[in-house]
Order: sequence, then C-alpha cells, then structure tokens
Amino acid sequence: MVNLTINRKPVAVPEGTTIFEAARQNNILIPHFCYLEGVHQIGSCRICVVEVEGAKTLQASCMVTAQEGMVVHTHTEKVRKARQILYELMLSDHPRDCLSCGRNQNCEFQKLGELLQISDLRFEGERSHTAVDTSSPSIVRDTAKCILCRRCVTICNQIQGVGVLNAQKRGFKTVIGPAADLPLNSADCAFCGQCTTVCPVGALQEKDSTQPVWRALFAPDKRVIIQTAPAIRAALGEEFGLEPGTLVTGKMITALREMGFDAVFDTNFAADLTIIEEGHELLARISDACHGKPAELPMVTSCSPGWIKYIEHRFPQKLGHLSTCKSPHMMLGALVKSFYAARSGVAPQDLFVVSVMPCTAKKFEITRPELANDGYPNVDAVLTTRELAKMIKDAGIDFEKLADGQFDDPLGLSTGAADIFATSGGVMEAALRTVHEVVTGRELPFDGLRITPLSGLSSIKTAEITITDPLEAYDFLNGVTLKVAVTSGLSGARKLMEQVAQGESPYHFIEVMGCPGGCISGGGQPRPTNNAIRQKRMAAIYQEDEGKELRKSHQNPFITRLYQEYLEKPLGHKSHELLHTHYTA
Ligand code: HC1
Ligand code: SF4
Repeated sequence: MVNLTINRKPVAVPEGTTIFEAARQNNILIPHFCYLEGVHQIGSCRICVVEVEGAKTLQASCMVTAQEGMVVHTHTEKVRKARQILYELMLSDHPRDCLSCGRNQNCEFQKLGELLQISDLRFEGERSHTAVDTSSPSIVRDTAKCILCRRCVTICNQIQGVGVLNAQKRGFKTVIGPAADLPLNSADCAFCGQCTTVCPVGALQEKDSTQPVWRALFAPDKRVIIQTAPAIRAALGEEFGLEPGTLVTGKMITALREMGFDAVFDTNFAADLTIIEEGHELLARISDACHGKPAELPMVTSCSPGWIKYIEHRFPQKLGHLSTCKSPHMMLGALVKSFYAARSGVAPQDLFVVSVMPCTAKKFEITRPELANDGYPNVDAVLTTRELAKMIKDAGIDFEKLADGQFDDPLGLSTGAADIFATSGGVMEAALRTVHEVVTGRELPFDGLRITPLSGLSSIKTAEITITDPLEAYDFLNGVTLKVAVTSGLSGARKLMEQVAQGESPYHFIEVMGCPGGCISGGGQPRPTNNAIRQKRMAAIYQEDEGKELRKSHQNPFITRLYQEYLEKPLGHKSHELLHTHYTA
C-alpha cells in the first residue's frame, strides 16, 4: 500500500493507483472529461489537475501515480482558476445551443460549468470548422459540440478494437472522426454506439427515432405495436432516478400503454423462439460434422447487429459461421406482420412495429434488405432506452408512481432463459439449457441451471459439457464434449474470429455480443455505464430469470402453440421464410 495525504486527509491506496483514483476511492471527487474507468488514460483535457506539493506545475491527476508521502490538494485557488480557464477556453469554441441540444440537462460540460460557477463568456474568438454527419442510420456526429476529450477515441480503439474514431488534423483544426473525413456510414463503424455512451456532450448521439414514433402514434390509420428488449427492464429506471439494477418491467408496460401503443409485446418471447431455432441449427451443424458432411463450425450467434457489421467488415469470408437466425426483435416483427396481422385482421401495411432496444446498431439492422418480408421491414422504428425515457417524460407520465402492467398475449410470455439474453453469456446459457435437454432428455447438470463460468464481465469466457447417454436420435453425440466460448465487446470477437480464420478454433458454438457486458451496457442504455452499474443490471437480469416459474425456452407454452398452429417445426419452411436470413459480404 502507498500512504499519501489528499486535502489534509491521510489515505492508503494500492501501489500503482493514480492520484485521481486514490481521491475517488476516498470520496474526493475531481472533475474530469477524458478519464474513463479501467482503460489507459491520455490526460488530454487537464480538467483533473491538482497541486502536488514539491511539483513545479499542476499535475493531471489521472496521469500521475500516487507515491509514498505525497501531499495533494485537489481544490486550491490555483487549481480552481486553472480549471475555470480551461473550461472557458473550451466554451469559447462551443455552439452553446444547449436548449435545443439532445443532451440538455444531461450534459457533463453543462454540469461542470455550473460546478465551476462560470458566469461570464470572457473569451470570444474564431470557431473551429464544424460538420454534422448524419450518414449513419444509428449515430449522429456533430463536431461543433465536440470538446476533444477523446473518450470516444479510447472506447472505439481500446475497448471495441474498431478504431474508426481518431484525432484528425492538428492544433486548432483537430477534429475527432474517421480518417480522410469519411462519413461514419462509409467508415468501418459497427454502429455499436459505445461512443455515444461516453461522449460527455452532444457530439455523438443516437439518431432520433422519437419523432417517427410520435407520428405513428398520432396517425389514426396505424395500429402501433411495441416490443421491449430483455435489457431495458433492468436499466430504464435509471433515467427516472432509480438505483441501477431496479427492475421496472411492470411500470414500463403501463407507461407504454398510457402513451397509446395498441399492443405491448416482449422481445423475450422471440428470444425463446430464437433458442429453439438456433439450438436446432447448432445440432444440425454438429450432426453434419459428425457424419462427415461439410459444416461451418463453430456456429456463431447472430443477434447483435453491431457484431454482424463488424464481421462483415473484418472477416467477410467467415460469414457462413453466423447462425442464420434473425435477431429476436426482427423475428418478433416478422411474426407481428404475418401471424398477428392475420389473427387480428389488420393488414401488414397498417401495422407500425416499434422496438425498444438498448442498442443503436438496431436502428441500422431494421433497414437491412435481408431482413424484410414481402417488401415490408420487420420493424419500423427502434427507440433506445434513453429515447423511450424522453418520450415517457414528454407524455407527462409520472413513471415512479405507475402500477405494474402485463405484456399482451400471445407474444408477451417468456421464460427466464429469454431474460438472460440481456447479459453476456446469457444466450449461450439459454441455448445449452434447451440443447442439453433436447439431446439427453435431462436438465443441464449444473446447480440451478446456471453455467457460471459463462457469466461476468471477462472479455472471453469458455465452458465444456460432455454429452452422456443421449436419446437415440442423438446417439452420434455420445461422449462428445461440447466446447463453447462467449465474448462481449468487439475486441474479444476479433480474437475468437482470428482463431476461426486460422482454422484453429476448438469451439462448437460462440456467443458474440457487440457491447462489453452484453446488451445491459448497449450503446443506447442510460449514461453512465461503468462496471459497478453493469454488475447491478446483470444481477437484476439473473433475478428476473430466477423468479420465473419457467426457465427454459422449450417450456414456453406459447412457443409450442406457435409451432403447432403456424410455424409447424423448428427450421421448417415457414421458419426459414420468416425467422432466418443470410448475410453476404
Ligand atoms: Fe439484445 Fe437481443 S438480447 S440483441 O442483446 O438477442 O439490443 O436486450 O433485444 O433482438 O432478445 C439488444 C437486449 C435484444 C435481440 C433479444
Ligand atoms: Fe466506434 Fe462503435 Fe462509435 Fe462506431 S459506433 S465510432 S464502432 S464506438
């Protein structure tokens, strides 16, 4: 341990801790912009400067390691003046259109101005060249609002390993964006939106979908259906001041009804359906391999559209490894515009399907031509968790006071296996709960159905299950050890795919989610998202699973009925038409 003094308070921290973190661990808050928990710091904003006794200049506290005997002061007159000048210089090159900015009252730059008691605009000068990039269906980039903190650069490069955002040009002309001034849509951006979760201002935001949804809600000839992703229920409450990890499933449903949606369905229903389709696809591929037929193994999950975009850019020759299953919300959209349309007597063109997703890449996914049926997109609009919260507030709904509602039948019932889709490792665990039982007739041989090595925030997690005494139809699997891997965040995906590309992957099945920790920390989730918050959302999701009477997708009685009455059988003709697709480079 290292002993030092911060603001006259003696503190002890582990060796290697920065002054910034030492202060934070001891409840002393130092303002900052460029700092991002758990990644290499760049010290670019200098807002976190402090005085260290004996040092000639102010020190960026996120860059300096605490030393034995150090004496630090975080809020002296000199420090406050330095922060104020830095802030005022940033403000001099900022559009200051706060009232019409999507981050109004939720902007770290605005908050710091208040904290530093900035009341004057002392510096007025030349403004840097600016541009608004609306080329992406998911992300809007407004360089006028950018304060050059480079958090987006850190997350895009160090966490996601995509590297689309970087500092271009020099000095006053510095701009954060893709090389050669490319619009995001033409760069290799995965549209994951992780940059929008860390941007302290309105420079990187999701593309607005609230207006088309309001228009649909107000249109007399539209029946507007909404579905909510597994991860929303564990995070939406944060937008209303509730503790991270507060489950708000029932309140969310009631709010959606009060807003005027004609039916509220659960993406989780289609997550259960995905498990049935994807589980059978996995077994078919393994069967082919065991019988000497060509089979693209490992099979890799296909529900995360940021991941799909990444593999298309980086490993286009390996697209055959993707499961052909559409993502659950697209499956549900396809069912709404076919099965539900027929049952309710509404023409598909009169239905408007909205998905509430924790994900910005889903806004892109719904535009993909491979994911339409009969000329209609499966889903018409995607709202992020943040956008839904804005709409609920706009509708004058007092969220905290709402009573709990219930999803509509028949596309609203789900099992615990569907809930855990929201967190990294959940799809794999849900798939194995069903696959093992289909193959052996017995439950997974793990305590409480949990495959704990597959959960948590590690970048790559693995597990093995040896199949013993399978049912007769699966004799070929007797003694086979199923090897699986799970990753979340695109840099882990790259490592696993490099093994696949080199023909060295030992796995049968890989789960990839584009965002670190899975959908609970998707690019459209409430800000901030850090590891402590991820853990709380994750715990809430497992709590939802454990509270369900049915925890295996194949137990969902509405799924059984859907096959009996409409789809016929997993991987059947109708399923292929509505629920599966092929991505081609
Ligand atoms: Fe996800 Fe999925 S789990 S992709 O992470 O497969 O976004 O929550 O809705 O579609 O079900 C996201 C979450 C979500 C899909 C499902
Ligand atoms: Fe990088 Fe994702 Fe942002 Fe694209 S959306 S710039 S890939 S962090």
